[in-house]
Amino acid sequence: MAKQLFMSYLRLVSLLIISCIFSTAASGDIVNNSGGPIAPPDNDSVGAFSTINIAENELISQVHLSIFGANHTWVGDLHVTLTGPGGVATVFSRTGSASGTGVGDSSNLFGDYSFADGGADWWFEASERSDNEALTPGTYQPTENTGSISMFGDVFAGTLTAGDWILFISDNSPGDTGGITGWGLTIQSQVIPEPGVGIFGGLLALAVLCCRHRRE
Ligand SMILES: [Ca+2]
Ligand SMILES: [Ca+2]
Repeated sequence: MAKQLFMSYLRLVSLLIISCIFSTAASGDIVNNSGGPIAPPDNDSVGAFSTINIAENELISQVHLSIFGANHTWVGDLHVTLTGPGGVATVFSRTGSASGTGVGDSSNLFGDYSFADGGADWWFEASERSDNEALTPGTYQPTENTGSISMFGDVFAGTLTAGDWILFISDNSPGDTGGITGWGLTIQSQVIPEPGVGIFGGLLALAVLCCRHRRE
């Protein structure tokens, strides 16, 4: 009898776990490309920003940032951050200036650029371009102002999507200017487990076990 009861409890725990797993169904990516233009004032750390509000509330696994229509004649002037409900991450900053405050790399931005963990080396790409060349459009690893990697995953993974996402750009040296025409986010996420579903699954499992126990 004790063994039967133990086995019943074991089955119940297993079914509870399974019901919780199935209530954490993966959803599609959240895609929002409605970010507006950003034209930071020249040589002013106050900068400029644009906001995207995400209504869906899901659990983040990865964030992919897209910048559209970038046009600037000195990438080393720029400091760019992405702030989400879960924190703030550097996108790129004073590219090519190891001190974080020097003139940095003189190459240009022209076109669309994406930033995500696992992307190409941004500083290396800048170092390969001359003063009059633009960095090649593509997907790049977010990078700190020292040239070290900035991981979007360290800031956003495991946090929630809902709320304001802010892209900030400042231009920190005089002379060269420019900005972007728009931006967007593609967020890989999962539906938050609903406790009600887990409890319902657990009650259903309990009812099944009671029926079986009566028959045995
Ligand atoms: Ca240039
Ligand atoms: Ca400038």
